[in-house]
Amino acid sequence: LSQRGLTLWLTGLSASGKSTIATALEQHLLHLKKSAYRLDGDNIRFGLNKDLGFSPKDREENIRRIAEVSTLFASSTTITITSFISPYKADRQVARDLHAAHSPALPFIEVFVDASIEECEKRDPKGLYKKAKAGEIKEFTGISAPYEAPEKPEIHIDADKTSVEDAVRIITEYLLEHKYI
Ligand code: GGZ
Repeated sequence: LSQRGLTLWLTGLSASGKSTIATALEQHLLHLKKSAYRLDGDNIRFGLNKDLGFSPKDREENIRRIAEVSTLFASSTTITITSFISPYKADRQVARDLHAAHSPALPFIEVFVDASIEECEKRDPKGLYKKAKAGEIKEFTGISAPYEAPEKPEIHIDADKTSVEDAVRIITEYLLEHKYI
């Protein structure tokens, strides 16, 4: 297999569209006969990381483990797509550094799925924002816990105005331009 592995690290608020974009992107890459694999809450937070909650320390450990796993997948020449809020800059930097420290270095492409808090609250598909505002969920990102937006993500998606199809196209074009696929 000549394909190089890499990690597409999606970051953004709950309900920003990370998982939807990640799923559509994975499908698109598989159609292009690329090896692609998605890591998200459904296959990580209920298994490997089921001991972790949402305190800053637990989120740090969540992201650290996901970064270790994504490095393993990427080193197996798979296009690895992670979709976690990953709200802390320092934790995303840990993930980036881990990819850089791999021999050979593995590309780490930070994708900021930038949806406004207003739009996320309006969507609120699971009613979590409502619960957070009512104080029923503590330390909820964007309401009672911070989200530190990336300053220089490799890819910035204006998620309030960009369709899922366009987001997939933007990311795929980035991969083509940089000769990753
Ligand atoms: C943020 C929470 C919280 C709190 C539960 N804060 O929209 P969802 O439901 O499906 O995605 C959110 C998911 C966030 O998990 P991550 O592993 O991505 O978070 S982090 O990267 O910060 O570790 C949300 C649900 O879990 N959820 N409680 N307090 N999101």
